Amino acid sequence: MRIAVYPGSFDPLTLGHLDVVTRGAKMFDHVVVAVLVNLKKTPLFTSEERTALIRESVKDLPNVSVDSFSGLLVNYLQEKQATVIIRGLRFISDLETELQMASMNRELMPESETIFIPTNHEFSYLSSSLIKEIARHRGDVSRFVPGNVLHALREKQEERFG
Ligand code: COD
Repeated sequence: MRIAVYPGSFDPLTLGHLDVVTRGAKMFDHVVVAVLVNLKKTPLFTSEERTALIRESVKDLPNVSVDSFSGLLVNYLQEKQATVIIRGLRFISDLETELQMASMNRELMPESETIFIPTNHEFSYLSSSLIKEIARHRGDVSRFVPGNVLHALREKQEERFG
């Protein structure tokens, strides 16, 4: 069974991420979307919230599951008996850091392989940080995120700024 892991911060999930996982799910027997629990950064959504939002968004993809991880990605791959890492690529600037990470992960786990899925051009300019910034200023992000994420962003907005 070919298991691939799609790791990320997903703070929050955008339609760009969703497109990558949907296309990845057609290439592998099983895809695990793995949410990083980053203790150093303070995300807008907790890892539990991000995991729940993604789970709801991928519920129609039968070979996709959602989990969270902390520590090294390669250790998580080994735990899941996966060797493939899925990453999305948007701009040439993504490539620099992505190649560095792919090389380091292969150094740490030689049997691992990173597969890059190029962004769908209609989502190429989407990033979680831009979405958060627009939402913070009460801009319309409904075209960029799944419905449940939109709802959750509005709730956070109310919680934080009233
Ligand atoms: N279209 C296509 N792809 C997209 C889009 C879009 N619009 N937006 C984002 N993506 C892609 C990104 O390029 C990325 O591949 C993926 O979706 C997830 O993006 P993010 O921003 O949510 O996640 P990142 O980049 O913050 O994730 C970083 C990791 C969690 C993978 C990394 O920090 C990690 O592996 N941490 C664990 C510790 C570790 O092992 N470190 C050593 C790594 S060498």
